[in-house]
Amino acid sequence: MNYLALGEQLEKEKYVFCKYRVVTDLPLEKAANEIAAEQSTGTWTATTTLTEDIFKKLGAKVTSIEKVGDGEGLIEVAYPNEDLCRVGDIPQILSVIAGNLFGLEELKSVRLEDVIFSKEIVSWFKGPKFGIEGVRKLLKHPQGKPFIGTIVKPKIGLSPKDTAKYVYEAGLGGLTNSKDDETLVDQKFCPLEERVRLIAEAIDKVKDETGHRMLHATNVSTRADKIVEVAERAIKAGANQLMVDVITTSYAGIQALAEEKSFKVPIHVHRTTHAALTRNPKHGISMTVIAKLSRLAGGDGLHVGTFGVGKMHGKPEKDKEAQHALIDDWYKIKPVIPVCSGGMHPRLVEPLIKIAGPDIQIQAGGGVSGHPMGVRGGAAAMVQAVDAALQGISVEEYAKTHKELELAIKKW
Ligand code: CAP
Ligand code: MG
Repeated sequence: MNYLALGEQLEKEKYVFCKYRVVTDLPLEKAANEIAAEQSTGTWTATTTLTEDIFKKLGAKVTSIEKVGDGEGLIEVAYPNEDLCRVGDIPQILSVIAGNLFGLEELKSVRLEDVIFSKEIVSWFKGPKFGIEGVRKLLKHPQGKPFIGTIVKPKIGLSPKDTAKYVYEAGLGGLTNSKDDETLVDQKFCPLEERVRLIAEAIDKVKDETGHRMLHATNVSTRADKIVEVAERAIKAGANQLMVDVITTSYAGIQALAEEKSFKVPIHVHRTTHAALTRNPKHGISMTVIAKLSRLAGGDGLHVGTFGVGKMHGKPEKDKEAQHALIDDWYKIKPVIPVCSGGMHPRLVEPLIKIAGPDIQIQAGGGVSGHPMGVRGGAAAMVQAVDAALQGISVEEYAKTHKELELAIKKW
């Protein structure tokens, strides 16, 4: 069967469009045809069971092919809405748009760069309960100012009491957010309920003493059938935000939390393991796609990288694409907070805000807890760096009147 529909004008609302980067020795038309076949009504050979009717109704269509290098092309494939199914939800959608094709022997590599969902498919999803504006309201945080957060460090090992002390100090330093690290859930040295209870007390204490509000994201990443139960335990103990690792736990995990009616807390989405999919520029799945799916699933914030300024691999233009996937208008789905994390410290704040703008969450673990004055000083230095950047003053200049910032930029 020929799935090539080059130059054909399709009714946009009836299809989901995917852009793939393909590297292959095959002619690009043949490679594109094989992808469209494998991901919709075909297989490696013609079958006696594929009728003309089925092919016409459900066959994917290759709508464009652009050669971008030697044996490399950008291919657009349109999947009829009917290929996707509501009961199967994101797992089924992924098996169509990002399924077997990655393993096809005749393709040297293939990467899903982007997906444009039709309005009908987007309407299946509720998206975030809070989003950027909802979280701003919860924190009473002014417009035009980034959220500033920390990751409790060391990643593992602190007791519940010391974790809560960390959060308290971070709050007194002026941070709006803190979070568990991705490898902590409910280990013996830091049991979930006790940790959450003491952190909630610390956050209350910060509010009583200074009026300052704070969220702490408790990591509830776990197996599908237990995630709501673990989150319930956390919320009962006082958690005011949940955290979930999207790749290891799945979009379904985010969705289970976001759609649980009794949960009235935002969801911070971490992306540990994402680089196994996103780092190779010629193979895998782009962060833009992961961002769109996380947003549909209901994440209120998602890590998108530091636009090339921090410790993790990333490219400013790619992080920008993922940021757009989170914040651009998208029917009724609320905008999500782009979280910029990984090796951040006060000196990197200004260059980050310059590229990413102020509608982000800036997060520093080592960049807060490594401060010579401790967590409170580190938190204050981050806040001062943000204030300086927003006022267009260099960190060097601002440091002259701000001790914490001065010490931070001496160290980093
Ligand atoms: C940052 C962090 C985050 C990374 C994840 C870490 O700590 O807690 O997990 O930001 O990367 O464990 O590395 P530091 P990304 O601030 O001490 O570096 O946000 O790119 O997914
Ligand atoms: Mg971490």
